[in-house]
Amino acid sequence: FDDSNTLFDRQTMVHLFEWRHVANECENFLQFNGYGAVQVSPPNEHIMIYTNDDVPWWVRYQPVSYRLNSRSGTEAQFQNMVDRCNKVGVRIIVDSVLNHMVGVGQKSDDPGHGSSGTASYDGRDGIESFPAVPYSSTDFHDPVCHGDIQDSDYQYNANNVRNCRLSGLLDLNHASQHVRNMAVAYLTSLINAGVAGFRLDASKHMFPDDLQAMLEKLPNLRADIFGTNQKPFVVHEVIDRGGEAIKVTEYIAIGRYTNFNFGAAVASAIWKQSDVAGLSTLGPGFGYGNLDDHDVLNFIDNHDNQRDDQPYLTYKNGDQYRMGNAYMLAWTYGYIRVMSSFAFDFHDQGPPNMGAPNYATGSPTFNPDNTCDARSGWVCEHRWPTIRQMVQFRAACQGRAATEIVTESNRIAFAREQNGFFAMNNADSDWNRQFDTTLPAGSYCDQYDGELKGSMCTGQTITIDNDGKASVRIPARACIAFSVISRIGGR
Ligand code: QV4
Ligand code: CA
Repeated sequence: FDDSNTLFDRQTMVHLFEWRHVANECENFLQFNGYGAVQVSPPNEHIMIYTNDDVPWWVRYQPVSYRLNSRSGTEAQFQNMVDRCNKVGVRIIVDSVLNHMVGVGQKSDDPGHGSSGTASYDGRDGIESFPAVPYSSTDFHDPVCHGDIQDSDYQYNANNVRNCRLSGLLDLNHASQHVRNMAVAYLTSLINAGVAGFRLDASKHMFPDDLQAMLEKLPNLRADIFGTNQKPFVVHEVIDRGGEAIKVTEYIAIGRYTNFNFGAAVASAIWKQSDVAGLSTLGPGFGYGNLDDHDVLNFIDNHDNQRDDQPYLTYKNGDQYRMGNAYMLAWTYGYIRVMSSFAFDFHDQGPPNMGAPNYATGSPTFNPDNTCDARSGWVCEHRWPTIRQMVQFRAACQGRAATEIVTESNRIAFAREQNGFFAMNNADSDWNRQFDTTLPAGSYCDQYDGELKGSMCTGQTITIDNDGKASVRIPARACIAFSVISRIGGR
Protein backbone atom coordinates (compact mmCIF):
# COMPACT_ATOMS: atom_id res chain seq x y z
CA PHE A 1 0.00 0.00 0.00
CA ASP A 2 3.07 2.29 -0.10
CA ASP A 3 3.16 2.90 -3.83
CA SER A 4 1.83 6.29 -4.85
CA ASN A 5 0.43 4.82 -8.09
CA THR A 6 1.34 8.04 -9.87
CA LEU A 7 3.35 8.38 -13.05
CA PHE A 8 7.12 8.22 -12.43
CA ASP A 9 7.81 11.92 -12.86
CA ARG A 10 4.65 13.09 -11.10
CA GLN A 11 5.55 12.53 -7.46
CA THR A 12 3.56 15.35 -5.91
CA MET A 13 0.05 15.12 -4.54
CA VAL A 14 -2.14 18.16 -4.03
CA HIS A 15 -4.96 18.33 -1.51
CA LEU A 16 -7.73 20.25 -3.25
CA PHE A 17 -9.45 20.77 0.08
CA GLU A 18 -13.22 21.12 -0.30
CA TRP A 19 -13.08 21.60 -4.06
CA ARG A 20 -15.99 20.47 -6.15
CA HIS A 21 -15.51 17.35 -8.25
CA VAL A 22 -13.79 19.11 -11.10
CA ALA A 23 -11.87 17.46 -13.89
CA ASN A 24 -10.93 20.85 -15.34
CA GLU A 25 -8.15 21.33 -12.84
CA CYS A 26 -6.52 18.05 -13.93
CA GLU A 27 -6.94 18.85 -17.61
CA ASN A 28 -6.07 22.54 -17.61
CA PHE A 29 -3.44 22.82 -14.92
CA LEU A 30 -2.25 19.82 -12.91
CA GLN A 31 -1.08 17.65 -15.80
CA PHE A 32 1.12 20.47 -17.16
CA ASN A 33 2.69 21.35 -13.82
CA GLY A 34 4.05 18.03 -12.57
CA TYR A 35 1.23 17.06 -10.21
CA GLY A 36 0.47 13.33 -10.05
CA ALA A 37 -2.48 13.01 -7.69
CA VAL A 38 -5.29 14.90 -6.01
CA GLN A 39 -6.57 14.21 -2.51
CA VAL A 40 -10.28 14.98 -2.55
CA SER A 41 -12.50 15.72 0.46
CA PRO A 42 -14.75 12.88 1.63
CA PRO A 43 -17.15 12.38 -1.32
CA ASN A 44 -19.87 10.53 0.59
CA GLU A 45 -23.06 11.79 2.19
CA HIS A 46 -22.52 13.85 5.31
CA ILE A 47 -24.42 15.81 7.90
CA MET A 48 -25.44 19.41 7.12
CA ILE A 49 -25.31 22.01 9.86
CA TYR A 50 -26.46 25.53 9.14
CA THR A 51 -24.93 28.00 11.52
CA ASN A 52 -24.26 31.75 11.31
CA ASP A 53 -25.30 31.79 7.67
CA ASP A 54 -22.66 29.20 6.82
CA VAL A 55 -22.02 25.46 6.75
CA PRO A 56 -18.76 24.51 8.47
CA TRP A 57 -16.10 22.65 6.46
CA TRP A 58 -16.03 19.81 8.98
CA VAL A 59 -19.50 18.50 8.12
CA ARG A 60 -17.60 16.33 5.61
CA TYR A 61 -16.14 14.37 8.54
CA GLN A 62 -19.56 13.29 9.81
CA PRO A 63 -20.74 10.58 7.41
CA VAL A 64 -24.38 9.69 7.07
CA SER A 65 -24.00 7.03 4.36
CA TYR A 66 -21.47 5.85 1.79
CA ARG A 67 -23.46 7.12 -1.16
CA LEU A 68 -21.35 9.41 -3.31
CA ASN A 69 -23.26 12.59 -2.80
CA SER A 70 -21.70 15.57 -1.04
CA ARG A 71 -21.12 19.28 -1.04
CA SER A 72 -18.57 18.62 -3.78
CA GLY A 73 -21.09 17.07 -6.12
CA THR A 74 -22.98 14.00 -7.22
CA GLU A 75 -21.81 10.47 -7.97
CA ALA A 76 -21.93 11.22 -11.70
CA GLN A 77 -19.72 14.29 -11.19
CA PHE A 78 -17.31 12.25 -9.08
CA GLN A 79 -17.06 9.56 -11.76
CA ASN A 80 -16.55 12.17 -14.45
CA MET A 81 -13.69 13.69 -12.47
CA VAL A 82 -12.00 10.32 -11.89
CA ASP A 83 -12.28 9.33 -15.55
CA ARG A 84 -11.03 12.59 -16.98
CA CYS A 85 -8.22 13.03 -14.46
CA ASN A 86 -6.96 9.49 -15.08
CA LYS A 87 -7.00 10.20 -18.80
CA VAL A 88 -4.44 12.97 -18.32
CA GLY A 89 -2.36 10.95 -15.86
CA VAL A 90 -3.61 12.53 -12.63
CA ARG A 91 -4.73 10.12 -9.89
CA ILE A 92 -7.54 10.57 -7.37
CA ILE A 93 -6.93 9.77 -3.68
CA VAL A 94 -10.10 9.69 -1.57
CA ASP A 95 -10.22 10.97 1.99
CA SER A 96 -12.19 8.14 3.61
CA VAL A 97 -13.92 8.41 6.97
CA LEU A 98 -14.35 4.91 8.37
CA ASN A 99 -13.82 5.42 12.10
CA HIS A 100 -17.17 6.97 12.89
CA MET A 101 -20.47 8.35 11.67
CA VAL A 102 -22.08 11.57 12.94
CA GLY A 103 -21.67 13.28 16.29
CA VAL A 104 -23.95 12.07 19.02
CA GLY A 105 -24.42 15.54 20.43
CA GLN A 106 -27.72 17.33 20.16
CA LYS A 107 -27.09 21.01 19.91
CA SER A 108 -29.33 23.85 18.82
CA ASP A 109 -27.97 23.82 15.28
CA ASP A 110 -27.59 20.02 15.10
CA PRO A 111 -30.52 17.88 16.20
CA GLY A 112 -28.43 14.73 15.57
CA HIS A 113 -31.00 13.20 13.26
CA GLY A 114 -32.82 13.96 10.05
CA SER A 115 -31.92 13.45 6.44
CA SER A 116 -29.03 14.52 4.29
CA GLY A 117 -29.03 14.26 0.53
CA THR A 118 -30.73 10.93 -0.09
CA ALA A 119 -30.24 9.26 3.27
CA SER A 120 -32.03 9.54 6.58
CA TYR A 121 -30.15 8.98 9.81
CA ASP A 122 -30.59 9.17 13.55
CA GLY A 123 -27.37 9.63 15.48
CA ARG A 124 -28.92 10.17 18.87
CA ASP A 125 -27.37 8.18 21.67
CA GLY A 126 -28.79 4.65 21.76
CA ILE A 127 -30.71 5.03 18.49
CA GLU A 128 -27.64 5.21 16.17
CA SER A 129 -29.41 4.26 12.99
CA PHE A 130 -28.04 4.73 9.45
CA PRO A 131 -30.39 2.74 7.22
CA ALA A 132 -28.68 3.72 3.95
CA VAL A 133 -25.49 1.81 4.87
CA PRO A 134 -27.06 0.03 6.86
CA TYR A 135 -25.66 0.44 10.38
CA SER A 136 -27.61 0.08 13.59
CA SER A 137 -26.75 0.63 17.25
CA THR A 138 -25.08 -2.78 17.60
CA ASP A 139 -22.40 -1.77 15.07
CA PHE A 140 -20.90 0.82 17.41
CA HIS A 141 -18.48 0.60 20.31
CA ASP A 142 -20.96 1.61 23.03
CA PRO A 143 -20.73 -1.68 25.00
CA VAL A 144 -16.93 -1.24 25.22
CA CYS A 145 -16.84 2.51 25.71
CA HIS A 146 -19.84 4.75 26.07
CA GLY A 147 -18.26 8.18 26.00
CA ASP A 148 -15.56 10.44 24.57
CA ILE A 149 -11.81 9.87 24.41
CA GLN A 150 -10.26 11.77 27.31
CA ASP A 151 -7.11 13.87 26.86
CA SER A 152 -5.10 11.58 29.14
CA ASP A 153 -6.04 8.53 27.04
CA TYR A 154 -3.69 9.67 24.30
CA GLN A 155 -0.79 9.16 26.65
CA TYR A 156 -1.92 6.21 28.69
CA ASN A 157 -4.72 4.25 27.09
CA ALA A 158 -4.49 3.14 23.47
CA ASN A 159 -7.65 1.04 23.77
CA ASN A 160 -9.72 4.04 24.77
CA VAL A 161 -8.32 6.05 21.86
CA ARG A 162 -9.63 3.34 19.56
CA ASN A 163 -12.85 2.34 21.29
CA CYS A 164 -14.21 5.62 22.60
CA ARG A 165 -15.72 8.51 20.67
CA LEU A 166 -13.49 11.10 19.02
CA SER A 167 -15.21 14.33 20.14
CA GLY A 168 -18.62 12.73 20.31
CA LEU A 169 -18.48 10.97 16.93
CA LEU A 170 -20.29 7.60 17.00
CA ASP A 171 -17.48 5.07 16.98
CA LEU A 172 -17.80 2.07 14.67
CA ASN A 173 -16.66 -1.34 15.87
CA HIS A 174 -14.38 -2.72 13.15
CA ALA A 175 -14.07 -6.08 14.88
CA SER A 176 -17.61 -6.66 13.61
CA GLN A 177 -17.76 -8.57 10.35
CA HIS A 178 -20.71 -6.50 9.20
CA VAL A 179 -18.91 -3.20 9.79
CA ARG A 180 -15.86 -4.51 7.95
CA ASN A 181 -18.03 -5.62 5.04
CA MET A 182 -19.63 -2.19 4.74
CA ALA A 183 -16.28 -0.40 4.80
CA VAL A 184 -14.75 -2.81 2.30
CA ALA A 185 -17.77 -2.42 0.02
CA TYR A 186 -17.38 1.36 0.10
CA LEU A 187 -13.65 1.34 -0.68
CA THR A 188 -14.19 -1.33 -3.34
CA SER A 189 -16.78 0.83 -5.08
CA LEU A 190 -14.23 3.66 -5.17
CA ILE A 191 -11.55 1.36 -6.61
CA ASN A 192 -14.00 0.21 -9.26
CA ALA A 193 -14.66 3.85 -10.08
CA GLY A 194 -10.94 4.17 -10.85
CA VAL A 195 -9.38 5.86 -7.81
CA ALA A 196 -5.72 5.19 -6.95
CA GLY A 197 -5.99 5.03 -3.19
CA PHE A 198 -7.07 6.47 0.12
CA ARG A 199 -6.25 8.82 2.93
CA LEU A 200 -7.77 6.99 5.87
CA ASP A 201 -9.09 9.55 8.29
CA ALA A 202 -8.43 8.95 11.99
CA SER A 203 -6.51 5.69 11.54
CA LYS A 204 -5.04 6.28 14.99
CA HIS A 205 -8.55 5.62 16.28
CA MET A 206 -8.83 2.22 14.61
CA PHE A 207 -6.92 -0.98 15.45
CA PRO A 208 -4.17 -1.78 12.90
CA ASP A 209 -5.31 -5.43 12.82
CA ASP A 210 -8.84 -4.39 11.87
CA LEU A 211 -7.50 -2.06 9.18
CA GLN A 212 -5.26 -4.77 7.81
CA ALA A 213 -8.14 -7.26 7.64
CA MET A 214 -10.19 -4.73 5.64
CA LEU A 215 -7.35 -3.62 3.35
CA GLU A 216 -6.49 -7.19 2.49
CA LYS A 217 -10.05 -7.71 1.26
CA LEU A 218 -9.75 -4.94 -1.32
CA PRO A 219 -9.44 -5.78 -5.00
CA ASN A 220 -6.48 -4.61 -7.06
CA LEU A 221 -6.74 -1.27 -8.81
CA ARG A 222 -8.34 -1.23 -12.22
CA ALA A 223 -5.96 -2.93 -14.63
CA ASP A 224 -7.11 -0.82 -17.58
CA ILE A 225 -5.77 2.28 -15.81
CA PHE A 226 -2.96 1.09 -13.54
CA GLY A 227 -1.76 -2.18 -15.07
CA THR A 228 -2.10 -5.56 -13.41
CA ASN A 229 -1.67 -6.43 -9.73
CA GLN A 230 -1.52 -2.88 -8.38
CA LYS A 231 -2.65 -2.33 -4.80
CA PRO A 232 -4.31 0.91 -3.71
CA PHE A 233 -2.15 3.61 -2.14
CA VAL A 234 -3.02 4.03 1.54
CA VAL A 235 -1.95 6.83 3.86
CA HIS A 236 -3.06 6.58 7.47
CA GLU A 237 -3.87 9.73 9.34
CA VAL A 238 -1.90 9.10 12.53
CA ILE A 239 -0.52 12.12 14.33
CA ASP A 240 2.50 10.95 16.31
CA ARG A 241 4.87 13.64 17.47
CA GLY A 242 6.21 11.37 20.21
CA GLY A 243 5.06 10.70 23.75
CA GLU A 244 1.74 9.05 22.94
CA ALA A 245 0.52 5.49 23.50
CA ILE A 246 -0.10 4.98 19.78
CA LYS A 247 2.87 5.05 17.44
CA VAL A 248 3.21 5.34 13.68
CA THR A 249 5.32 2.19 13.63
CA GLU A 250 2.10 0.23 14.21
CA TYR A 251 0.87 1.34 10.77
CA ILE A 252 3.82 1.07 8.40
CA ALA A 253 3.09 -2.53 7.42
CA ILE A 254 -0.26 -1.42 6.01
CA GLY A 255 0.61 1.80 4.19
CA ARG A 256 2.20 5.17 4.83
CA TYR A 257 1.45 7.61 7.64
CA THR A 258 0.92 11.35 7.68
CA ASN A 259 4.27 12.61 8.96
CA PHE A 260 3.52 15.67 11.08
CA ASN A 261 7.14 15.79 12.23
CA PHE A 262 8.31 16.94 8.81
CA GLY A 263 6.33 20.19 8.56
CA ALA A 264 7.18 20.99 12.17
CA ALA A 265 10.91 20.63 11.49
CA VAL A 266 10.72 22.84 8.41
CA ALA A 267 8.70 25.51 10.22
CA SER A 268 11.09 25.54 13.13
CA ALA A 269 14.06 26.02 10.79
CA ILE A 270 12.39 28.79 8.83
CA TRP A 271 11.42 30.59 12.02
CA LYS A 272 15.04 30.24 13.16
CA GLN A 273 14.14 28.18 16.21
CA SER A 274 16.60 25.79 14.63
CA ASP A 275 19.08 26.19 11.78
CA VAL A 276 18.05 25.50 8.17
CA ALA A 277 21.49 23.89 7.80
CA GLY A 278 19.97 21.02 9.78
CA LEU A 279 17.46 20.39 6.99
CA SER A 280 20.35 18.72 5.15
CA THR A 281 19.64 15.60 7.22
CA LEU A 282 15.82 15.77 7.32
CA GLY A 283 14.94 12.19 6.42
CA PRO A 284 14.91 8.75 8.01
CA GLY A 285 16.30 9.01 11.52
CA PHE A 286 16.04 12.81 11.80
CA GLY A 287 14.47 13.35 15.20
CA TYR A 288 11.43 11.43 16.34
CA GLY A 289 8.95 9.92 13.91
CA ASN A 290 10.73 10.36 10.59
CA LEU A 291 10.82 6.85 9.18
CA ASP A 292 11.79 5.53 5.76
CA ASP A 293 10.99 7.25 2.49
CA HIS A 294 8.37 4.67 1.61
CA ASP A 295 6.65 5.04 5.01
CA VAL A 296 5.91 8.76 4.99
CA LEU A 297 3.61 11.28 3.42
CA ASN A 298 5.26 14.64 4.10
CA PHE A 299 3.62 18.07 3.94
CA ILE A 300 4.12 21.58 5.27
CA ASP A 301 0.58 21.99 6.63
CA ASN A 302 -2.80 20.29 6.39
CA HIS A 303 -6.44 21.32 6.67
CA ASP A 304 -6.47 20.81 10.44
CA ASN A 305 -3.24 22.41 11.55
CA GLN A 306 -3.55 25.41 9.23
CA ARG A 307 -6.48 26.37 11.51
CA ASP A 308 -4.62 25.81 14.74
CA ASP A 309 -1.66 27.56 16.23
CA GLN A 310 2.04 26.92 15.80
CA PRO A 311 4.24 25.17 14.93
CA TYR A 312 3.15 24.92 11.28
CA LEU A 313 3.60 27.30 8.35
CA THR A 314 0.48 28.13 6.34
CA TYR A 315 -0.49 30.32 3.40
CA LYS A 316 -0.93 33.15 5.89
CA ASN A 317 2.87 33.19 6.35
CA GLY A 318 3.42 34.26 2.73
CA ASP A 319 7.13 34.22 1.83
CA GLN A 320 8.05 31.88 4.67
CA TYR A 321 5.44 29.46 3.39
CA ARG A 322 6.94 29.68 -0.09
CA MET A 323 10.37 28.86 1.35
CA GLY A 324 9.08 25.87 3.30
CA ASN A 325 7.28 24.42 0.31
CA ALA A 326 10.22 25.08 -2.01
CA TYR A 327 12.51 23.14 0.31
CA MET A 328 10.05 20.24 0.57
CA LEU A 329 9.70 20.09 -3.21
CA ALA A 330 13.44 20.32 -3.88
CA TRP A 331 14.43 17.83 -1.21
CA THR A 332 14.30 14.04 -1.69
CA TYR A 333 12.50 12.82 1.43
CA GLY A 334 9.26 10.84 1.05
CA TYR A 335 6.15 11.22 -1.03
CA ILE A 336 4.76 14.71 -0.58
CA ARG A 337 1.54 16.65 -0.55
CA VAL A 338 0.93 20.31 -1.31
CA MET A 339 -1.95 21.98 0.53
CA SER A 340 -4.50 24.01 -1.42
CA SER A 341 -6.90 26.05 0.69
CA PHE A 342 -9.80 28.41 0.66
CA ALA A 343 -9.21 31.64 2.59
CA PHE A 344 -10.66 31.66 6.10
CA ASP A 345 -10.93 34.05 9.01
CA PHE A 346 -12.21 31.66 11.66
CA HIS A 347 -11.81 27.97 12.44
CA ASP A 348 -15.20 26.63 11.40
CA GLN A 349 -15.69 28.77 8.29
CA GLY A 350 -16.98 26.74 5.35
CA PRO A 351 -15.73 26.93 1.77
CA PRO A 352 -16.89 29.72 -0.56
CA ASN A 353 -20.39 29.00 -1.80
CA MET A 354 -21.15 32.25 -3.59
CA GLY A 355 -24.74 32.17 -2.44
CA ALA A 356 -25.44 28.83 -4.09
CA PRO A 357 -28.62 27.14 -2.94
CA ASN A 358 -28.04 24.84 0.05
CA TYR A 359 -24.53 26.21 0.49
CA ALA A 360 -23.16 24.00 -2.28
CA THR A 361 -19.45 24.66 -2.60
CA GLY A 362 -18.31 27.09 -5.29
CA SER A 363 -15.25 27.06 -7.51
CA PRO A 364 -12.31 29.41 -8.00
CA THR A 365 -11.95 31.80 -10.88
CA PHE A 366 -8.51 32.43 -12.34
CA ASN A 367 -6.22 35.37 -13.06
CA PRO A 368 -4.40 35.74 -16.38
CA ASP A 369 -1.18 34.54 -14.67
CA ASN A 370 -2.89 31.26 -13.74
CA THR A 371 -3.21 32.00 -10.05
CA CYS A 372 -6.65 31.98 -8.42
CA ASP A 373 -8.62 35.19 -8.16
CA ALA A 374 -8.71 36.02 -4.45
CA ARG A 375 -12.18 37.45 -4.91
CA SER A 376 -13.47 33.94 -5.49
CA GLY A 377 -12.30 33.03 -1.99
CA TRP A 378 -9.76 30.38 -2.95
CA VAL A 379 -6.04 30.60 -2.12
CA CYS A 380 -4.81 27.87 -4.48
CA GLU A 381 -1.31 27.60 -3.03
CA HIS A 382 -0.69 24.87 -5.62
CA ARG A 383 -0.95 27.51 -8.35
CA TRP A 384 1.36 30.04 -6.70
CA PRO A 385 4.19 30.69 -9.18
CA THR A 386 6.90 29.43 -6.80
CA ILE A 387 5.03 26.30 -5.83
CA ARG A 388 3.97 25.30 -9.33
CA GLN A 389 7.52 25.89 -10.59
CA MET A 390 8.97 23.82 -7.76
CA VAL A 391 6.56 20.96 -8.46
CA GLN A 392 7.92 20.94 -12.01
CA PHE A 393 11.43 21.10 -10.58
CA ARG A 394 10.67 18.02 -8.48
CA ALA A 395 9.30 16.21 -11.52
CA ALA A 396 12.46 17.03 -13.48
CA CYS A 397 14.66 15.74 -10.63
CA GLN A 398 12.76 12.55 -9.87
CA GLY A 399 15.13 9.67 -9.12
CA ARG A 400 18.14 11.97 -8.65
CA ALA A 401 19.91 12.05 -5.28
CA ALA A 402 20.72 15.21 -3.34
CA THR A 403 24.48 15.74 -3.73
CA GLU A 404 27.06 18.51 -3.25
CA ILE A 405 25.32 19.54 -0.05
CA VAL A 406 26.65 22.84 1.32
CA THR A 407 25.60 24.37 4.61
CA GLU A 408 26.43 27.57 6.43
CA SER A 409 24.67 29.15 9.37
CA ASN A 410 20.97 29.48 8.35
CA ARG A 411 21.84 28.34 4.83
CA ILE A 412 21.57 25.17 2.80
CA ALA A 413 22.30 24.31 -0.83
CA PHE A 414 22.31 21.05 -2.77
CA ALA A 415 22.26 19.68 -6.29
CA ARG A 416 19.94 17.01 -7.63
CA GLU A 417 22.56 15.02 -9.57
CA GLN A 418 22.88 16.71 -12.97
CA ASN A 419 19.21 17.68 -13.04
CA GLY A 420 18.72 20.52 -10.62
CA PHE A 421 20.15 22.86 -7.99
CA PHE A 422 18.48 24.46 -4.97
CA ALA A 423 19.65 26.85 -2.26
CA MET A 424 17.91 28.48 0.67
CA ASN A 425 19.29 31.51 2.47
CA ASN A 426 17.47 32.16 5.72
CA ALA A 427 20.11 34.62 6.93
CA ASP A 428 19.61 38.38 6.87
CA SER A 429 22.21 39.14 4.22
CA ASP A 430 22.76 37.96 0.65
CA TRP A 431 24.58 34.67 0.16
CA ASN A 432 27.24 34.95 -2.55
CA ARG A 433 29.13 31.78 -3.21
CA GLN A 434 30.43 29.51 -5.91
CA PHE A 435 28.67 26.15 -6.04
CA ASP A 436 29.16 22.91 -7.88
CA THR A 437 25.72 22.64 -9.44
CA THR A 438 26.41 19.33 -11.30
CA LEU A 439 24.41 20.77 -14.22
CA PRO A 440 25.56 21.05 -17.83
CA ALA A 441 27.06 24.40 -18.85
CA GLY A 442 24.60 27.09 -19.89
CA SER A 443 22.31 29.84 -18.69
CA TYR A 444 19.52 28.90 -16.33
CA CYS A 445 16.44 30.71 -15.11
CA ASP A 446 15.56 30.88 -11.41
CA GLN A 447 12.36 28.94 -10.78
CA TYR A 448 11.84 30.21 -7.23
CA ASP A 449 11.27 33.87 -8.07
CA GLY A 450 11.05 33.63 -11.82
CA GLU A 451 9.91 31.51 -14.69
CA LEU A 452 11.22 30.59 -18.10
CA LYS A 453 8.69 31.64 -20.71
CA GLY A 454 9.89 30.55 -24.11
CA SER A 455 13.43 31.94 -24.13
CA MET A 456 12.61 34.77 -21.73
CA CYS A 457 13.52 34.49 -18.05
CA THR A 458 11.37 36.58 -15.73
CA GLY A 459 13.80 36.20 -12.81
CA GLN A 460 17.50 35.90 -12.07
CA THR A 461 19.69 34.20 -14.69
CA ILE A 462 22.47 31.88 -13.49
CA THR A 463 25.46 31.01 -15.64
CA ILE A 464 27.08 27.60 -15.26
CA ASP A 465 30.56 26.96 -16.60
CA ASN A 466 31.95 23.84 -18.24
CA ASP A 467 32.82 22.30 -14.85
CA GLY A 468 29.26 22.72 -13.59
CA LYS A 469 30.34 25.59 -11.33
CA ALA A 470 28.36 28.78 -10.90
CA SER A 471 28.63 31.93 -8.82
CA VAL A 472 25.23 32.40 -7.31
CA ARG A 473 23.62 35.19 -5.33
CA ILE A 474 20.78 34.11 -3.10
CA PRO A 475 18.94 37.09 -1.61
CA ALA A 476 18.38 37.23 2.15
CA ARG A 477 15.42 35.12 3.35
CA ALA A 478 14.83 33.63 -0.09
CA CYS A 479 15.68 30.64 -2.23
CA ILE A 480 16.94 29.96 -5.68
CA ALA A 481 16.20 26.93 -7.84
CA PHE A 482 17.07 25.94 -11.37
CA SER A 483 16.97 22.70 -13.29
CA VAL A 484 17.27 21.10 -16.70
CA ILE A 485 13.79 22.40 -17.53
CA SER A 486 14.77 26.02 -16.81
CA ARG A 487 17.84 26.02 -19.07
CA ILE A 488 17.55 29.00 -21.38
CA GLY A 489 17.54 27.75 -24.95
CA GLY A 490 16.47 24.25 -23.94
CA ARG A 491 17.98 21.11 -22.37
C1 QV4 B 1 -18.67 18.48 20.19
C2 QV4 B 1 -17.81 18.59 21.44
C3 QV4 B 1 -17.51 17.21 22.01
C4 QV4 B 1 -18.84 16.48 22.27
C5 QV4 B 1 -19.64 16.42 20.97
C6 QV4 B 1 -20.96 15.74 21.12
O1 QV4 B 1 -16.58 19.24 21.11
O2 QV4 B 1 -16.77 17.32 23.21
O3 QV4 B 1 -18.58 15.17 22.70
O4 QV4 B 1 -19.84 17.75 20.44
O5 QV4 B 1 -21.80 16.46 21.94
C7 QV4 B 1 -17.13 18.68 15.12
C8 QV4 B 1 -17.10 19.83 16.11
C9 QV4 B 1 -16.95 19.30 17.54
C10 QV4 B 1 -18.10 18.37 17.85
C11 QV4 B 1 -18.06 17.24 16.83
C12 QV4 B 1 -19.21 16.27 17.01
O6 QV4 B 1 -16.01 20.67 15.80
O7 QV4 B 1 -16.97 20.40 18.43
O8 QV4 B 1 -17.92 17.84 19.15
O9 QV4 B 1 -18.16 17.80 15.47
O10 QV4 B 1 -20.45 16.93 16.85
C13 QV4 B 1 -13.04 17.50 11.94
C14 QV4 B 1 -12.94 18.73 12.85
C15 QV4 B 1 -13.71 18.53 14.14
C16 QV4 B 1 -15.14 18.13 13.83
C17 QV4 B 1 -15.06 16.81 13.08
C18 QV4 B 1 -16.43 16.22 12.74
O11 QV4 B 1 -11.60 18.97 13.14
O12 QV4 B 1 -13.72 19.76 14.85
O13 QV4 B 1 -15.88 17.97 15.05
O14 QV4 B 1 -14.39 17.06 11.82
O15 QV4 B 1 -17.19 17.11 12.00
C19 QV4 B 1 -7.02 14.27 16.52
C20 QV4 B 1 -7.33 12.98 15.76
C21 QV4 B 1 -7.31 13.16 14.26
C22 QV4 B 1 -8.16 14.36 13.83
C23 QV4 B 1 -7.68 15.59 14.60
C24 QV4 B 1 -8.54 16.83 14.29
O16 QV4 B 1 -6.43 11.96 16.14
O17 QV4 B 1 -7.80 11.99 13.67
O18 QV4 B 1 -7.77 15.36 16.00
N1 QV4 B 1 -8.13 14.59 12.38
C25 QV4 B 1 -9.15 14.03 11.46
C26 QV4 B 1 -9.54 15.02 10.38
C27 QV4 B 1 -10.35 16.13 10.99
C28 QV4 B 1 -11.67 15.56 11.48
C29 QV4 B 1 -11.53 14.24 12.08
C30 QV4 B 1 -10.35 13.54 12.12
C31 QV4 B 1 -12.77 13.58 12.50
O19 QV4 B 1 -8.40 15.48 9.71
O20 QV4 B 1 -10.57 17.18 10.07
O21 QV4 B 1 -12.23 16.47 12.46
O22 QV4 B 1 -13.27 12.91 11.32
O23 QV4 B 1 -5.65 14.58 16.40
CA1 CA C 1 -12.50 4.07 16.85
